[in-house]
Amino acid sequence: MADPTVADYLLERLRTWGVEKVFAFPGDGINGILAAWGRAENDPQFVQSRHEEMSAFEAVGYAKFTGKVGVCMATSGPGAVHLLNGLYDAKLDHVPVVAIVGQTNRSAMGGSYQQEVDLLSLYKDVASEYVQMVTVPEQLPNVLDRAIRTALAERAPTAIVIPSDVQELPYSAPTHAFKMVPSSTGIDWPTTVPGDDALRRAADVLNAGTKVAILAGSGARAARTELEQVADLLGAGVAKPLLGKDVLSDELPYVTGSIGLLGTRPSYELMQECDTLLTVGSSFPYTQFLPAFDQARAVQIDIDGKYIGMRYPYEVNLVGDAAATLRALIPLLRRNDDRSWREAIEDKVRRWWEVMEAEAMVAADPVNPLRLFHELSERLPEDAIVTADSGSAANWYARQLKFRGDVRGSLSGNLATMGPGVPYGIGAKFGNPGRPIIVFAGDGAMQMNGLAELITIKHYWQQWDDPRLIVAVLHNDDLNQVTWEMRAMEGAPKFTESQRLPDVDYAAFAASLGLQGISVSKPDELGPAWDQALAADRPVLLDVRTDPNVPPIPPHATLEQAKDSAAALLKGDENRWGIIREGVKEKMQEFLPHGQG
Ligand SMILES: Cc1ncc(C[n+]2csc(CCOP(=O)(O)OP(=O)(O)O)c2C)c(N)n1
Repeated sequence: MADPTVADYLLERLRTWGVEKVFAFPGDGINGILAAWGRAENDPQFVQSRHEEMSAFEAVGYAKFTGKVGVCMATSGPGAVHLLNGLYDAKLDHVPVVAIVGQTNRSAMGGSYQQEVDLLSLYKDVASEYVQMVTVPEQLPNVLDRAIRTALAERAPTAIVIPSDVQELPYSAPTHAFKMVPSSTGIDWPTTVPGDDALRRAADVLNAGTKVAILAGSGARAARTELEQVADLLGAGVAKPLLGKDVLSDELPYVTGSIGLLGTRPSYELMQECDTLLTVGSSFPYTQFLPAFDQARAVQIDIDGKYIGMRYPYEVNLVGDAAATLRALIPLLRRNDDRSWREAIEDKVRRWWEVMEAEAMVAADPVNPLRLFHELSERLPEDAIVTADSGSAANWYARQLKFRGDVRGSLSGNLATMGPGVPYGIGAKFGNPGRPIIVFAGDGAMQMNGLAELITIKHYWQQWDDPRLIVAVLHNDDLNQVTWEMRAMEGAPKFTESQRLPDVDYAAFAASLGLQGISVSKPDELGPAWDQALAADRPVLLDVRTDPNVPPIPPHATLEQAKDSAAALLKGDENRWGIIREGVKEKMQEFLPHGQG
Protein backbone atom coordinates (compact mmCIF):
# COMPACT_ATOMS: atom_id res chain seq x y z
CA MET A 1 0.00 0.00 0.00
CA ALA A 2 1.33 3.46 -0.90
CA ASP A 3 2.10 5.54 2.21
CA PRO A 4 0.07 3.74 4.84
CA THR A 5 -1.36 5.85 7.63
CA VAL A 6 -1.05 5.08 11.31
CA ALA A 7 -4.57 3.59 11.09
CA ASP A 8 -3.59 1.36 8.13
CA TYR A 9 -0.61 0.18 10.12
CA LEU A 10 -2.72 -0.44 13.24
CA LEU A 11 -4.96 -2.87 11.30
CA GLU A 12 -1.96 -4.52 9.69
CA ARG A 13 -0.34 -5.10 13.06
CA LEU A 14 -3.57 -6.49 14.49
CA ARG A 15 -3.59 -8.96 11.59
CA THR A 16 0.02 -9.87 12.36
CA TRP A 17 -1.05 -10.68 15.93
CA GLY A 18 -3.71 -12.99 14.49
CA VAL A 19 -6.65 -10.76 15.47
CA GLU A 20 -9.57 -11.78 13.24
CA LYS A 21 -12.48 -9.85 14.80
CA VAL A 22 -12.80 -6.42 16.34
CA PHE A 23 -16.03 -5.80 18.26
CA ALA A 24 -16.77 -2.17 17.68
CA PHE A 25 -19.05 0.79 17.08
CA PRO A 26 -18.11 3.80 14.92
CA GLY A 27 -17.81 7.51 15.66
CA ASP A 28 -15.77 10.42 14.45
CA GLY A 29 -13.09 9.83 17.06
CA ILE A 30 -12.07 6.75 15.04
CA ASN A 31 -12.96 7.89 11.52
CA GLY A 32 -9.34 7.55 10.43
CA ILE A 33 -9.38 3.89 11.48
CA LEU A 34 -12.74 3.27 9.77
CA ALA A 35 -11.35 4.68 6.52
CA ALA A 36 -8.36 2.37 6.83
CA TRP A 37 -10.74 -0.54 7.43
CA GLY A 38 -12.40 0.16 4.11
CA ARG A 39 -8.98 0.05 2.42
CA ALA A 40 -8.18 -3.20 4.27
CA GLU A 41 -11.33 -4.88 2.95
CA ASN A 42 -12.65 -5.40 6.47
CA ASP A 43 -9.73 -7.48 7.70
CA PRO A 44 -9.86 -7.96 10.67
CA GLN A 45 -13.64 -8.13 10.57
CA PHE A 46 -15.42 -5.12 12.10
CA VAL A 47 -18.28 -6.64 14.13
CA GLN A 48 -20.88 -3.95 14.73
CA SER A 49 -22.94 -4.03 17.92
CA ARG A 50 -25.84 -1.78 18.98
CA HIS A 51 -23.96 -0.23 21.91
CA GLU A 52 -20.29 -0.08 22.86
CA GLU A 53 -20.89 -1.89 26.17
CA MET A 54 -22.06 -4.82 24.04
CA SER A 55 -18.87 -4.62 21.96
CA ALA A 56 -16.85 -4.94 25.14
CA PHE A 57 -18.97 -7.88 26.37
CA GLU A 58 -18.61 -9.50 22.93
CA ALA A 59 -14.84 -9.15 23.18
CA VAL A 60 -14.96 -10.71 26.67
CA GLY A 61 -17.15 -13.58 25.44
CA TYR A 62 -14.86 -14.10 22.45
CA ALA A 63 -11.79 -14.19 24.71
CA LYS A 64 -13.41 -16.46 27.31
CA PHE A 65 -14.46 -19.00 24.71
CA THR A 66 -11.38 -18.96 22.48
CA GLY A 67 -8.53 -18.34 24.90
CA LYS A 68 -7.34 -15.59 22.53
CA VAL A 69 -7.21 -11.87 23.18
CA GLY A 70 -10.52 -10.05 22.57
CA VAL A 71 -10.35 -6.66 20.88
CA CYS A 72 -12.98 -3.93 21.08
CA MET A 73 -13.03 -0.43 19.68
CA ALA A 74 -15.04 2.74 20.21
CA THR A 75 -15.00 6.42 19.48
CA SER A 76 -13.76 9.07 21.90
CA GLY A 77 -15.86 10.47 24.77
CA PRO A 78 -19.23 8.67 24.92
CA GLY A 79 -18.06 5.58 23.05
CA ALA A 80 -15.12 5.10 25.38
CA VAL A 81 -17.38 5.66 28.40
CA HIS A 82 -19.82 3.03 27.12
CA LEU A 83 -17.08 0.38 26.92
CA LEU A 84 -16.34 0.64 30.63
CA ASN A 85 -18.70 -1.93 32.15
CA GLY A 86 -17.59 -4.64 29.73
CA LEU A 87 -13.96 -3.82 30.43
CA TYR A 88 -14.58 -4.13 34.17
CA ASP A 89 -16.17 -7.49 33.50
CA ALA A 90 -12.89 -8.51 31.81
CA LYS A 91 -10.86 -7.11 34.68
CA LEU A 92 -12.76 -8.91 37.42
CA ASP A 93 -12.90 -12.26 35.58
CA HIS A 94 -9.24 -12.02 34.45
CA VAL A 95 -9.88 -12.00 30.72
CA PRO A 96 -7.43 -10.59 28.12
CA VAL A 97 -9.13 -7.76 26.25
CA VAL A 98 -7.62 -4.79 24.42
CA ALA A 99 -9.71 -1.62 24.00
CA ILE A 100 -8.75 0.81 21.25
CA VAL A 101 -10.44 4.20 21.50
CA GLY A 102 -10.28 7.52 19.70
CA GLN A 103 -9.64 10.97 21.13
CA THR A 104 -10.01 14.48 19.82
CA ASN A 105 -7.17 15.95 17.76
CA ARG A 106 -3.96 16.77 19.60
CA SER A 107 -4.48 20.45 18.76
CA ALA A 108 -7.79 20.49 20.70
CA MET A 109 -6.66 18.56 23.76
CA GLY A 110 -6.96 20.40 27.01
CA GLY A 111 -9.40 22.83 25.40
CA SER A 112 -12.62 21.38 26.83
CA TYR A 113 -13.35 20.37 23.29
CA GLN A 114 -16.45 18.49 22.16
CA GLN A 115 -16.34 14.84 23.27
CA GLU A 116 -13.08 15.41 25.07
CA VAL A 117 -12.92 13.21 28.14
CA ASP A 118 -9.71 12.60 30.05
CA LEU A 119 -9.51 9.00 28.88
CA LEU A 120 -6.19 8.18 30.51
CA SER A 121 -7.70 9.09 33.87
CA LEU A 122 -11.01 7.39 33.07
CA TYR A 123 -9.27 4.11 32.14
CA LYS A 124 -6.60 4.36 34.83
CA ASP A 125 -8.39 1.88 37.07
CA VAL A 126 -10.05 -0.46 34.59
CA ALA A 127 -6.92 -0.76 32.44
CA SER A 128 -4.53 -0.41 35.34
CA GLU A 129 -2.16 -2.96 33.80
CA TYR A 130 -1.56 -0.82 30.72
CA VAL A 131 -3.19 2.30 29.25
CA GLN A 132 -1.33 4.59 26.90
CA MET A 133 -1.94 7.34 24.34
CA VAL A 134 -0.23 7.20 20.94
CA THR A 135 0.89 10.74 20.11
CA VAL A 136 3.37 10.11 17.27
CA PRO A 137 3.42 7.32 14.66
CA GLU A 138 6.68 5.80 15.90
CA GLN A 139 4.99 4.95 19.21
CA LEU A 140 2.32 2.75 17.67
CA PRO A 141 3.94 -0.65 17.30
CA ASN A 142 5.32 -0.67 20.80
CA VAL A 143 2.14 0.59 22.44
CA LEU A 144 -0.08 -1.88 20.58
CA ASP A 145 2.26 -4.81 21.15
CA ARG A 146 2.57 -4.03 24.85
CA ALA A 147 -1.19 -3.68 25.19
CA ILE A 148 -1.68 -7.13 23.65
CA ARG A 149 1.19 -8.78 25.49
CA THR A 150 0.17 -7.25 28.82
CA ALA A 151 -3.46 -8.29 28.35
CA LEU A 152 -2.32 -11.86 27.70
CA ALA A 153 0.37 -11.95 30.37
CA GLU A 154 -1.77 -10.40 33.11
CA ARG A 155 -5.13 -11.76 31.85
CA ALA A 156 -6.52 -8.24 32.10
CA PRO A 157 -7.98 -5.46 30.00
CA THR A 158 -5.56 -2.90 28.54
CA ALA A 159 -6.29 0.21 26.49
CA ILE A 160 -4.83 2.40 23.76
CA VAL A 161 -6.00 5.93 23.04
CA ILE A 162 -5.28 7.22 19.52
CA PRO A 163 -6.17 10.87 18.77
CA SER A 164 -8.00 11.31 15.44
CA ASP A 165 -5.29 13.35 13.76
CA VAL A 166 -2.64 10.78 14.71
CA GLN A 167 -4.70 8.05 13.00
CA GLU A 168 -4.35 9.93 9.71
CA LEU A 169 -0.62 10.69 9.88
CA PRO A 170 1.66 8.78 7.51
CA TYR A 171 3.02 5.81 9.42
CA SER A 172 6.69 6.01 10.24
CA ALA A 173 8.43 3.13 12.01
CA PRO A 174 10.67 3.57 15.03
CA THR A 175 14.28 3.90 13.95
CA HIS A 176 17.53 2.54 15.37
CA ALA A 177 18.06 5.69 17.38
CA PHE A 178 18.03 7.31 20.82
CA LYS A 179 14.54 7.47 22.44
CA MET A 180 12.97 5.11 19.94
CA VAL A 181 11.26 1.92 21.18
CA PRO A 182 11.10 -0.72 18.48
CA SER A 183 8.98 -3.78 19.19
CA SER A 184 8.20 -7.25 17.88
CA THR A 185 5.13 -9.46 17.69
CA GLY A 186 4.52 -13.04 18.79
CA ILE A 187 5.09 -14.60 22.19
CA ASP A 188 5.89 -18.04 23.54
CA TRP A 189 4.98 -18.80 27.13
CA PRO A 190 6.94 -20.92 29.57
CA THR A 191 5.44 -23.89 31.36
CA THR A 192 5.98 -23.13 35.03
CA VAL A 193 6.47 -26.02 37.44
CA PRO A 194 7.38 -25.60 41.13
CA GLY A 195 10.62 -27.05 42.49
CA ASP A 196 10.99 -30.64 43.74
CA ASP A 197 11.11 -29.68 47.40
CA ALA A 198 7.85 -27.73 47.21
CA LEU A 199 6.16 -30.57 45.32
CA ARG A 200 7.25 -33.03 47.99
CA ARG A 201 5.90 -30.85 50.78
CA ALA A 202 2.59 -30.60 48.93
CA ALA A 203 2.48 -34.35 48.39
CA ASP A 204 3.14 -34.95 52.10
CA VAL A 205 0.10 -32.84 53.02
CA LEU A 206 -2.12 -34.53 50.45
CA ASN A 207 -0.93 -38.07 51.29
CA ALA A 208 -1.68 -37.49 54.97
CA GLY A 209 -5.32 -36.67 54.21
CA THR A 210 -8.13 -39.16 54.61
CA LYS A 211 -10.96 -36.93 53.41
CA VAL A 212 -9.64 -34.86 50.53
CA ALA A 213 -11.62 -32.12 48.80
CA ILE A 214 -10.49 -30.53 45.54
CA LEU A 215 -11.61 -27.07 44.45
CA ALA A 216 -11.02 -26.81 40.70
CA GLY A 217 -11.45 -23.36 39.14
CA SER A 218 -11.23 -21.99 35.62
CA GLY A 219 -7.42 -21.99 35.84
CA ALA A 220 -7.58 -25.79 35.84
CA ARG A 221 -9.45 -26.02 32.54
CA ALA A 222 -6.45 -27.37 30.64
CA ALA A 223 -5.76 -29.91 33.38
CA ARG A 224 -8.79 -32.19 33.08
CA THR A 225 -6.96 -35.47 32.73
CA GLU A 226 -4.53 -34.65 35.53
CA LEU A 227 -7.34 -33.56 37.86
CA GLU A 228 -9.19 -36.79 37.26
CA GLN A 229 -6.04 -38.77 38.04
CA VAL A 230 -5.35 -36.85 41.24
CA ALA A 231 -8.97 -37.12 42.39
CA ASP A 232 -8.81 -40.83 41.73
CA LEU A 233 -5.54 -41.37 43.58
CA LEU A 234 -6.64 -39.40 46.62
CA GLY A 235 -10.22 -40.66 46.60
CA ALA A 236 -11.30 -37.04 46.56
CA GLY A 237 -14.47 -35.18 45.63
CA VAL A 238 -14.22 -32.14 43.34
CA ALA A 239 -16.24 -28.95 43.71
CA LYS A 240 -16.29 -26.25 41.02
CA PRO A 241 -16.63 -22.48 41.48
CA LEU A 242 -18.99 -20.80 39.06
CA LEU A 243 -16.34 -19.88 36.48
CA GLY A 244 -14.95 -23.41 36.62
CA LYS A 245 -18.24 -25.14 35.86
CA ASP A 246 -16.85 -26.50 32.60
CA VAL A 247 -13.55 -27.74 34.06
CA LEU A 248 -14.79 -31.27 34.81
CA SER A 249 -17.81 -33.17 33.55
CA ASP A 250 -20.80 -33.37 35.86
CA GLU A 251 -21.14 -36.96 34.77
CA LEU A 252 -18.13 -37.94 36.88
CA PRO A 253 -19.70 -39.44 40.02
CA TYR A 254 -17.37 -37.63 42.46
CA VAL A 255 -17.87 -34.14 40.99
CA THR A 256 -20.09 -32.32 43.46
CA GLY A 257 -20.95 -29.47 41.07
CA SER A 258 -20.95 -25.76 41.82
CA ILE A 259 -19.90 -24.28 45.13
CA GLY A 260 -20.88 -21.07 46.88
CA LEU A 261 -24.03 -19.03 47.09
CA LEU A 262 -25.25 -20.62 43.87
CA GLY A 263 -23.77 -23.98 44.71
CA THR A 264 -24.93 -27.48 45.54
CA ARG A 265 -25.41 -29.14 48.88
CA PRO A 266 -22.82 -31.89 48.16
CA SER A 267 -20.19 -29.18 47.49
CA TYR A 268 -21.12 -27.44 50.72
CA GLU A 269 -20.84 -30.64 52.69
CA LEU A 270 -17.61 -31.68 50.94
CA MET A 271 -15.96 -28.57 52.32
CA GLN A 272 -17.61 -28.84 55.74
CA GLU A 273 -16.40 -32.39 56.27
CA CYS A 274 -13.00 -32.68 54.55
CA ASP A 275 -9.68 -32.83 56.37
CA THR A 276 -7.56 -31.77 53.38
CA LEU A 277 -8.10 -29.19 50.66
CA LEU A 278 -6.38 -28.94 47.26
CA THR A 279 -7.26 -25.78 45.35
CA VAL A 280 -6.28 -25.63 41.67
CA GLY A 281 -6.64 -22.54 39.48
CA SER A 282 -9.27 -20.82 41.58
CA SER A 283 -9.56 -17.59 43.47
CA PHE A 284 -13.06 -18.45 44.74
CA PRO A 285 -13.80 -15.52 47.06
CA TYR A 286 -16.27 -16.89 49.59
CA THR A 287 -14.21 -18.10 52.54
CA GLN A 288 -17.30 -19.18 54.45
CA PHE A 289 -17.86 -21.99 51.92
CA LEU A 290 -14.34 -23.37 52.47
CA PRO A 291 -13.43 -25.61 55.45
CA ALA A 292 -13.09 -23.97 58.87
CA PHE A 293 -9.55 -22.64 59.38
CA ASP A 294 -8.44 -25.34 61.81
CA GLN A 295 -10.31 -28.10 60.05
CA ALA A 296 -8.17 -28.91 57.00
CA ARG A 297 -4.57 -28.86 55.86
CA ALA A 298 -4.42 -27.23 52.47
CA VAL A 299 -2.37 -26.89 49.28
CA GLN A 300 -2.94 -24.37 46.51
CA ILE A 301 -1.76 -24.42 42.89
CA ASP A 302 -2.06 -21.22 40.87
CA ILE A 303 -0.23 -19.78 37.87
CA ASP A 304 -0.19 -16.29 39.40
CA GLY A 305 1.91 -15.58 42.48
CA LYS A 306 -0.12 -12.41 43.08
CA TYR A 307 -3.28 -14.37 43.78
CA ILE A 308 -1.94 -17.38 45.62
CA GLY A 309 -2.27 -18.01 49.35
CA MET A 310 -5.42 -15.90 49.78
CA ARG A 311 -8.82 -16.95 51.11
CA TYR A 312 -7.54 -19.85 53.22
CA PRO A 313 -4.51 -20.56 55.43
CA TYR A 314 -2.76 -22.79 52.88
CA GLU A 315 0.25 -24.74 54.11
CA VAL A 316 1.89 -25.04 50.67
CA ASN A 317 1.41 -22.48 47.88
CA LEU A 318 2.65 -23.81 44.53
CA VAL A 319 3.02 -21.29 41.71
CA GLY A 320 2.79 -23.21 38.48
CA ASP A 321 0.83 -24.27 35.43
CA ALA A 322 -2.08 -26.41 36.64
CA ALA A 323 -1.58 -29.38 34.30
CA ALA A 324 2.21 -29.45 34.51
CA THR A 325 2.21 -29.07 38.29
CA LEU A 326 -0.34 -31.83 38.78
CA ARG A 327 1.66 -34.04 36.39
CA ALA A 328 4.76 -33.47 38.49
CA LEU A 329 2.80 -34.15 41.69
CA ILE A 330 1.15 -37.40 40.56
CA PRO A 331 4.21 -39.68 40.95
CA LEU A 332 4.58 -38.43 44.52
CA LEU A 333 0.99 -39.22 45.54
CA ARG A 334 -0.02 -42.46 47.24
CA ARG A 335 -3.29 -44.08 46.30
CA ASN A 336 -5.76 -43.90 49.15
CA ASP A 337 -7.16 -47.41 49.44
CA ASP A 338 -9.84 -46.47 51.92
CA ARG A 339 -12.59 -45.44 49.51
CA SER A 340 -15.27 -44.76 52.13
CA TRP A 341 -14.99 -40.95 51.88
CA ARG A 342 -15.23 -41.13 48.10
CA GLU A 343 -18.20 -43.49 48.24
CA ALA A 344 -20.05 -41.21 50.65
CA ILE A 345 -19.48 -38.29 48.27
CA GLU A 346 -20.73 -40.29 45.32
CA ASP A 347 -23.88 -41.20 47.24
CA LYS A 348 -24.56 -37.56 48.01
CA VAL A 349 -23.96 -36.54 44.40
CA ARG A 350 -26.30 -39.22 43.11
CA ARG A 351 -28.99 -38.10 45.54
CA TRP A 352 -28.41 -34.45 44.68
CA TRP A 353 -29.13 -35.01 41.01
CA GLU A 354 -32.27 -36.92 41.94
CA VAL A 355 -33.37 -34.02 44.12
CA MET A 356 -32.59 -31.59 41.30
CA GLU A 357 -34.78 -33.59 38.95
CA ALA A 358 -37.57 -33.74 41.51
CA GLU A 359 -37.33 -29.97 42.11
CA ALA A 360 -37.47 -29.35 38.38
CA MET A 361 -40.59 -31.46 38.06
CA VAL A 362 -42.53 -29.69 40.79
CA ALA A 363 -45.57 -28.04 39.23
CA ALA A 364 -45.38 -24.25 39.14
CA ASP A 365 -47.41 -21.45 37.68
CA PRO A 366 -47.10 -21.62 34.74
CA VAL A 367 -43.58 -23.09 34.19
CA ASN A 368 -41.02 -24.05 36.81
CA PRO A 369 -37.77 -22.27 35.76
CA LEU A 370 -35.70 -25.20 37.03
CA ARG A 371 -37.36 -27.44 34.48
CA LEU A 372 -36.20 -25.17 31.64
CA PHE A 373 -32.62 -26.02 32.62
CA HIS A 374 -33.32 -29.63 33.50
CA GLU A 375 -34.86 -30.37 30.11
CA LEU A 376 -31.77 -28.90 28.41
CA SER A 377 -29.38 -30.99 30.53
CA GLU A 378 -30.73 -34.12 28.89
CA ARG A 379 -30.34 -32.66 25.42
CA LEU A 380 -27.20 -30.53 25.76
CA PRO A 381 -24.98 -31.17 22.72
CA GLU A 382 -21.47 -32.19 23.81
CA ASP A 383 -19.90 -29.27 21.95
CA ALA A 384 -22.34 -26.61 23.17
CA ILE A 385 -21.30 -23.29 24.70
CA VAL A 386 -23.63 -21.98 27.40
CA THR A 387 -23.85 -18.52 28.95
CA ALA A 388 -26.20 -17.13 31.56
CA ASP A 389 -27.01 -13.57 32.48
CA SER A 390 -26.93 -12.27 36.05
CA GLY A 391 -30.30 -12.92 37.62
CA SER A 392 -32.14 -16.00 38.75
CA ALA A 393 -30.84 -17.77 35.60
CA ALA A 394 -27.37 -17.84 37.15
CA ASN A 395 -28.70 -19.94 40.05
CA TRP A 396 -30.26 -22.57 37.83
CA TYR A 397 -27.29 -22.51 35.43
CA ALA A 398 -25.03 -23.24 38.40
CA ARG A 399 -27.14 -25.87 40.09
CA GLN A 400 -29.46 -27.52 37.56
CA LEU A 401 -27.48 -27.70 34.38
CA LYS A 402 -25.39 -30.82 33.90
CA PHE A 403 -22.27 -30.22 31.80
CA ARG A 404 -20.64 -33.09 29.93
CA GLY A 405 -18.34 -33.74 27.00
CA ASP A 406 -16.63 -30.56 25.83
CA VAL A 407 -19.45 -28.26 26.90
CA ARG A 408 -18.06 -24.81 27.70
CA GLY A 409 -19.84 -22.27 29.85
CA SER A 410 -19.26 -18.92 31.48
CA LEU A 411 -20.99 -15.86 32.87
CA SER A 412 -20.05 -12.59 34.51
CA GLY A 413 -18.62 -14.30 37.58
CA ASN A 414 -17.12 -11.50 39.62
CA LEU A 415 -18.68 -8.27 38.36
CA ALA A 416 -22.00 -10.14 38.17
CA THR A 417 -23.28 -7.46 35.87
CA MET A 418 -26.62 -7.70 34.12
CA GLY A 419 -26.46 -7.71 30.35
CA PRO A 420 -23.61 -9.96 29.17
CA GLY A 421 -25.72 -13.03 28.30
CA VAL A 422 -26.63 -12.23 24.69
CA PRO A 423 -23.38 -10.41 23.77
CA TYR A 424 -21.27 -13.22 25.33
CA GLY A 425 -23.24 -15.57 23.08
CA ILE A 426 -22.41 -13.43 20.04
CA GLY A 427 -18.72 -13.21 20.96
CA ALA A 428 -18.66 -16.97 21.57
CA LYS A 429 -20.23 -17.56 18.16
CA PHE A 430 -17.73 -15.40 16.32
CA GLY A 431 -14.96 -17.37 17.99
CA ASN A 432 -16.64 -20.75 17.47
CA PRO A 433 -18.97 -20.45 14.47
CA GLY A 434 -19.36 -24.23 14.25
CA ARG A 435 -20.62 -24.78 17.81
CA PRO A 436 -24.20 -24.42 19.10
CA ILE A 437 -24.56 -21.57 21.59
CA ILE A 438 -27.20 -21.33 24.32
CA VAL A 439 -27.88 -18.16 26.28
CA PHE A 440 -30.09 -17.93 29.38
CA ALA A 441 -31.30 -14.42 30.11
CA GLY A 442 -33.89 -12.86 32.36
CA ASP A 443 -36.55 -10.62 30.88
CA GLY A 444 -34.92 -7.71 32.75
CA ALA A 445 -31.62 -8.40 30.98
CA MET A 446 -33.46 -8.64 27.65
CA GLN A 447 -35.07 -5.27 28.23
CA MET A 448 -31.77 -3.76 29.39
CA ASN A 449 -29.89 -4.70 26.21
CA GLY A 450 -30.58 -8.25 25.00
CA LEU A 451 -33.46 -7.23 22.74
CA ALA A 452 -31.32 -4.68 20.92
CA GLU A 453 -28.50 -7.18 20.57
CA LEU A 454 -30.89 -9.62 18.86
CA ILE A 455 -30.57 -7.17 15.97
CA THR A 456 -26.85 -7.91 15.90
CA ILE A 457 -27.69 -11.62 15.71
CA LYS A 458 -30.08 -10.90 12.83
CA HIS A 459 -27.29 -8.97 11.12
CA TYR A 460 -24.66 -11.72 11.27
CA TRP A 461 -26.17 -15.17 11.74
CA GLN A 462 -25.96 -16.16 8.10
CA GLN A 463 -22.16 -15.95 8.35
CA TRP A 464 -22.02 -18.71 10.97
CA ASP A 465 -21.34 -22.33 9.95
CA ASP A 466 -23.77 -23.57 12.59
CA PRO A 467 -26.64 -21.08 12.76
CA ARG A 468 -27.85 -22.26 16.16
CA LEU A 469 -27.79 -19.58 18.79
CA ILE A 470 -30.63 -20.07 21.24
CA VAL A 471 -31.63 -17.30 23.62
CA ALA A 472 -33.85 -18.73 26.36
CA VAL A 473 -35.71 -15.97 28.20
CA LEU A 474 -36.96 -16.46 31.75
CA HIS A 475 -40.12 -14.47 31.25
CA ASN A 476 -41.37 -13.78 34.77
CA ASP A 477 -42.22 -10.05 34.49
CA ASP A 478 -39.99 -9.47 37.50
CA LEU A 479 -36.41 -8.52 38.40
CA ASN A 480 -36.65 -11.73 40.31
CA GLN A 481 -33.18 -12.26 41.73
CA VAL A 482 -33.28 -8.91 43.50
CA THR A 483 -36.88 -9.40 44.59
CA TRP A 484 -35.72 -12.56 46.36
CA GLU A 485 -32.58 -10.92 47.75
CA MET A 486 -34.75 -8.22 49.31
CA ARG A 487 -37.01 -10.81 50.87
CA ALA A 488 -34.17 -12.95 52.21
CA MET A 489 -31.56 -10.36 53.19
CA GLU A 490 -33.61 -7.32 54.08
CA GLY A 491 -36.78 -8.99 55.25
CA ALA A 492 -38.53 -6.58 52.89
CA PRO A 493 -41.56 -7.41 50.76
CA LYS A 494 -41.45 -7.00 47.00
CA PHE A 495 -41.45 -3.29 46.10
CA THR A 496 -43.58 -3.46 43.01
CA GLU A 497 -42.48 -0.12 41.57
CA SER A 498 -38.84 -1.21 41.35
CA GLN A 499 -39.32 -4.91 40.68
CA ARG A 500 -42.20 -5.50 38.30
CA LEU A 501 -41.34 -5.37 34.58
CA PRO A 502 -43.53 -4.29 31.69
CA ASP A 503 -44.67 -7.32 29.71
CA VAL A 504 -43.11 -7.85 26.29
CA ASP A 505 -43.67 -10.56 23.67
CA TYR A 506 -40.03 -11.63 23.25
CA ALA A 507 -40.76 -14.41 20.75
CA ALA A 508 -42.73 -12.01 18.55
CA PHE A 509 -39.92 -9.47 18.68
CA ALA A 510 -37.42 -12.13 17.56
CA ALA A 511 -39.78 -13.31 14.82
CA SER A 512 -40.10 -9.72 13.58
CA LEU A 513 -36.33 -9.86 12.96
CA GLY A 514 -36.57 -13.07 10.95
CA LEU A 515 -35.33 -15.23 13.81
CA GLN A 516 -37.40 -18.12 15.07
CA GLY A 517 -39.57 -17.34 18.08
CA ILE A 518 -40.97 -20.12 20.25
CA SER A 519 -43.32 -19.37 23.15
CA VAL A 520 -43.74 -21.82 26.01
CA SER A 521 -46.37 -21.47 28.68
CA LYS A 522 -46.89 -25.11 29.71
CA PRO A 523 -44.27 -27.35 31.31
CA ASP A 524 -44.82 -30.22 28.89
CA GLU A 525 -44.00 -27.97 25.96
CA LEU A 526 -40.45 -27.42 27.21
CA GLY A 527 -38.83 -30.64 25.99
CA PRO A 528 -40.26 -30.39 22.46
CA ALA A 529 -39.37 -26.67 22.39
CA TRP A 530 -35.71 -27.46 23.13
CA ASP A 531 -35.76 -30.18 20.46
CA GLN A 532 -37.16 -27.71 17.97
CA ALA A 533 -34.65 -25.00 18.91
CA LEU A 534 -31.70 -27.39 18.74
CA ALA A 535 -32.80 -28.54 15.27
CA ALA A 536 -33.53 -25.05 13.93
CA ASP A 537 -31.91 -23.61 10.82
CA ARG A 538 -31.53 -20.18 12.40
CA PRO A 539 -31.15 -18.48 15.78
CA VAL A 540 -34.08 -19.05 18.11
CA LEU A 541 -35.63 -17.10 20.93
CA LEU A 542 -37.28 -19.39 23.46
CA ASP A 543 -39.74 -17.27 25.41
CA VAL A 544 -40.67 -19.22 28.54
CA ARG A 545 -43.32 -17.99 30.99
CA THR A 546 -41.56 -18.87 34.23
CA ASP A 547 -42.95 -18.67 37.74
CA PRO A 548 -41.39 -15.84 39.80
CA ASN A 549 -42.44 -17.55 43.01
CA VAL A 550 -39.91 -20.38 42.82
CA PRO A 551 -37.22 -19.29 45.26
CA PRO A 552 -33.53 -19.42 44.44
CA ILE A 553 -32.78 -20.73 47.95
CA PRO A 554 -29.05 -21.30 48.53
CA PRO A 555 -28.09 -24.82 49.70
CA HIS A 556 -27.02 -23.55 53.09
CA ALA A 557 -29.91 -21.07 53.59
CA THR A 558 -29.85 -20.15 57.24
CA LEU A 559 -32.79 -20.19 59.52
CA GLU A 560 -32.39 -16.43 59.98
CA GLN A 561 -32.75 -15.84 56.23
CA ALA A 562 -35.75 -18.12 56.08
CA LYS A 563 -37.27 -16.15 58.96
CA ASP A 564 -36.52 -12.86 57.17
CA SER A 565 -38.25 -14.16 54.04
CA ALA A 566 -41.25 -15.21 56.06
CA ALA A 567 -41.34 -11.80 57.76
CA ALA A 568 -41.18 -10.11 54.36
CA LEU A 569 -44.16 -12.08 53.21
CA LEU A 570 -46.16 -11.18 56.25
CA LYS A 571 -45.48 -7.51 55.51
CA GLY A 572 -47.72 -7.78 52.48
CA ASP A 573 -45.85 -9.04 49.45
CA GLU A 574 -48.02 -9.15 46.35
CA ASN A 575 -46.79 -12.70 45.61
CA ARG A 576 -47.02 -14.12 49.13
CA TRP A 577 -49.40 -17.03 48.69
CA GLY A 578 -47.74 -18.25 45.52
CA ILE A 579 -44.32 -18.08 47.14
CA ILE A 580 -45.27 -20.05 50.18
CA ARG A 581 -46.80 -22.74 47.99
CA GLU A 582 -43.87 -23.01 45.55
CA GLY A 583 -41.13 -22.53 48.14
CA VAL A 584 -42.40 -25.29 50.38
CA LYS A 585 -42.90 -27.67 47.45
CA GLU A 586 -39.32 -27.11 46.20
CA LYS A 587 -37.58 -27.29 49.54
CA MET A 588 -39.52 -30.43 50.45
CA GLN A 589 -37.81 -32.26 47.59
CA GLU A 590 -34.53 -32.12 49.49
CA PHE A 591 -36.02 -34.05 52.38
CA LEU A 592 -38.04 -36.65 50.52
CA PRO A 593 -36.44 -40.07 50.13
CA HIS A 594 -35.63 -39.89 46.38
CA GLY A 595 -33.87 -43.04 45.30
CA GLN A 596 -32.26 -43.66 48.63
CA GLY A 597 -32.65 -47.36 48.22
C1 LIG B 1 -25.91 -3.60 35.62
C2 LIG B 1 -26.61 -4.20 36.78
N1 LIG B 1 -27.68 -3.58 37.31
C3 LIG B 1 -28.35 -4.13 38.35
C4 LIG B 1 -27.93 -5.32 38.88
C5 LIG B 1 -28.67 -5.92 40.08
N2 LIG B 1 -29.40 -7.11 39.63
C6 LIG B 1 -28.89 -8.35 39.69
S1 LIG B 1 -29.91 -9.53 39.13
C7 LIG B 1 -31.12 -8.39 38.82
C8 LIG B 1 -32.46 -8.81 38.31
C9 LIG B 1 -32.38 -9.46 36.99
O1 LIG B 1 -33.68 -9.58 36.48
P1 LIG B 1 -33.98 -10.43 35.20
O2 LIG B 1 -32.96 -10.18 34.16
O3 LIG B 1 -35.39 -10.21 34.81
O4 LIG B 1 -33.77 -11.91 35.70
P2 LIG B 1 -34.59 -12.70 36.84
O5 LIG B 1 -33.78 -12.59 38.10
O6 LIG B 1 -35.94 -12.09 36.94
O7 LIG B 1 -34.64 -14.09 36.33
C10 LIG B 1 -30.70 -7.10 39.14
C11 LIG B 1 -31.52 -5.89 39.03
C12 LIG B 1 -26.79 -5.92 38.31
N3 LIG B 1 -26.29 -7.07 38.76
N4 LIG B 1 -26.18 -5.35 37.24
